[in-house]
Order: sequence, then C-alpha cells, then structure tokens
Amino acid sequence: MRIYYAEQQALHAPRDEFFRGQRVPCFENPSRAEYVRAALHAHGFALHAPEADSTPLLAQVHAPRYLDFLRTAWDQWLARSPANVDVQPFPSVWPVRTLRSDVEPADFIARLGLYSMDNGSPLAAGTWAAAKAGADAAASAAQVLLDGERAAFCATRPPGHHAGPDFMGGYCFVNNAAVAAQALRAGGAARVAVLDVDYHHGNGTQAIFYERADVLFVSLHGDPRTEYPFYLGHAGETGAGEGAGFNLNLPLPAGSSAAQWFDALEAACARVAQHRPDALVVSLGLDTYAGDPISRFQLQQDDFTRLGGRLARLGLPTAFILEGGYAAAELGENAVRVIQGFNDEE
Ligand code: Q9C
Ligand code: ZN
Repeated sequence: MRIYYAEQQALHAPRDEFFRGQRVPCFENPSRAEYVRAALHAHGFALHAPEADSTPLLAQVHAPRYLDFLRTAWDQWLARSPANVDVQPFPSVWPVRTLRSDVEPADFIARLGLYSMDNGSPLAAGTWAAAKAGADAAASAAQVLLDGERAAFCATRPPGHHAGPDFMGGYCFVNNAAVAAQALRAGGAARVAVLDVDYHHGNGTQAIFYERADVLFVSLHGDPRTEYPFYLGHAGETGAGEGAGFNLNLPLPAGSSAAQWFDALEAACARVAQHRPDALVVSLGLDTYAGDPISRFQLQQDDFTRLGGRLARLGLPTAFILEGGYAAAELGENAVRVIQGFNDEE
C-alpha cells in the first residue's frame, strides 16, 4: 500500500469554530494528520509526498469561480484590512431559496456565504495550500492504482466529502474523493465506485456524481434527520437522469452498534460489487469510532481492522482518502488498523 502525506496539511490551522453556540478550538486541526503520520511511521510504513498536480481534475469536479475564490480567499480577506491576519472570517448570510447565487457579490463575507453550506469550514492563511496538497495526494493515489498498485492511502487533511461542486462545508474545501474518482475515470477506469464510511453523509461527493452512471456513490452514515449534514443523505436519494440507480444511501440511527454498522457495510459492499468497478475510492472517515467527540456510532479499535479486511475482500484496486475522525490521539492507531486489516487479507 502506497501512503501519501503532505506537509502542507499543517498550513490549514484555523483557531476555532462554532459548536453548540460557543466558539471552541477546531476539532479538525493539524494534530489529526500528525497523529496519523506518527502512527504510520511507528508501524514502519514509508510516507510519500504527492507527485501529481490535481489542477485539471479539480476543474472537472468543481466550478471555476469557486476554485478562483478558494485560491484567493485569504488574500481577499487581508485586502479588506491588514489586521484581519489575526481574525477568522465566517459567513453570516447565504443565498437560500428565492435568493440569487448567480451574481457574485462585491462584499467578501457575502461571497464567503455564497460559496459555503454552513459556518463550519473556518479559513486560515494556508487553507488553499493544504487543500490543494490533499487533492494532489488523491490524484497521486489514483495514478499509482492506474499504474498497477493494489492500494493507496492518503493521510491528508482537511477532509473533502462535504465540499460540493461550488461550496465548502463541514471542514471540507475540495472534494478529494471526487478528484480520485475523476482521475481514475480519466486514466481509463470504465467504472468507479466511491464508498463513503464517514459518520456524516458525503453530500458533496453525492452531488458531484448524482447524474452519472460511471461513478457509483454508496454511503453509510448517521441518519440526516438528526445528524449533520441534515439536508442530504436520505435513503430515497437514488440518483437522477443517467445516474438513476447509481446512488445508494444507508442511513443508520445515531447510537448504532458495530453489529448494525457491519450489516449496513455488507449491503454497501454488495452494491459496490454489483457495479463491477475497475477501482474503488474509500472516503475513510474514522469518526464512526465510539470515542469520537462529535459523532454517535459505537465502533471499537478492532472494528477498523475488520473494516480493512472486508474492503480488501472486494478484490479491487483501492484508494483510501482520510475524511473525518476527531478523537485525534486515537486517529493514528485507527487508521493503521484499517491498513493492517486490508494488507493482512491480501
Ligand atoms: N462547527 C467531517 O467529518 N460540524 N465533517 C459540527 C459545527 C459538522 C464533520 C460543528 C461536522 C462536520 C468531514
Ligand atoms: Zn464525518
């Protein structure tokens, strides 16, 4: 398994976020990837810097004006006032129903709202650099699979699966799993499957591929009736147009046990196998862990070994993309267990 880690991850280090009415230190912070890097190193895995440039792929899964905004957002914020270097911008207004999203406002905070689904993706000076490096890792992972490698793992952050065609959200800026899937398609894979096992529904990935039959999206996640992202991820969302039948959501009640979760994983794996994909992209959120501070499933550490083994038995070239997981001190061990479970099954 070829493993990618991008040092630039540390450049995305916003201070705090809104949580239950308070400003609290960001759950999604550089220590997460640092813990994963340290655990991988301790277990003897070699880490590689991304070698691919995701620029053309990003343009295929995101809108040009959104990418332009992201790339320049921090400079735009500083242009408003040099004192903003110590201030985090947050959106406070959004173009919801009846409001126009086709006209870019001149006001920076209004543009930030236009390109956000929530106030939960704090920006920092190095957000673009970190997010771009993560997408480069996803593109690199896809490329090594196309070159014949069985599996690759992106130990990257910020995560990506909530980022849609033209918006950020839920700690995510660019959709790394979509970049990997698109890279596999562009490189000759006729059919690709994305399996999203993060606690939260991958609304961004679903949206990007919703009308496509070539990329199947399957997700198991906390029921959006009670869990973020709330406004997508229901069982009735099955794809549209050409993509009808190529989207499968398996929502589970908050508090679900590991046994319930693995039953849903079986159904997910059956649908993936039925698609007969040439490659698999796994949106690997580790926030299904019982110790996660913001999620409510009950997986224990050994369950991640079992997950890795089950995915290996699909027998597909597989790119793992790290998504969520906020029990930072245990994140490294949990990631290593997925890899060991996968490798031991091969
Ligand atoms: N600031 C992922 O796991 N936000 N994202 C909670 C609001 C929603 C999680 C608090 C959680 C998003 C990639
Ligand atoms: Zn999550």
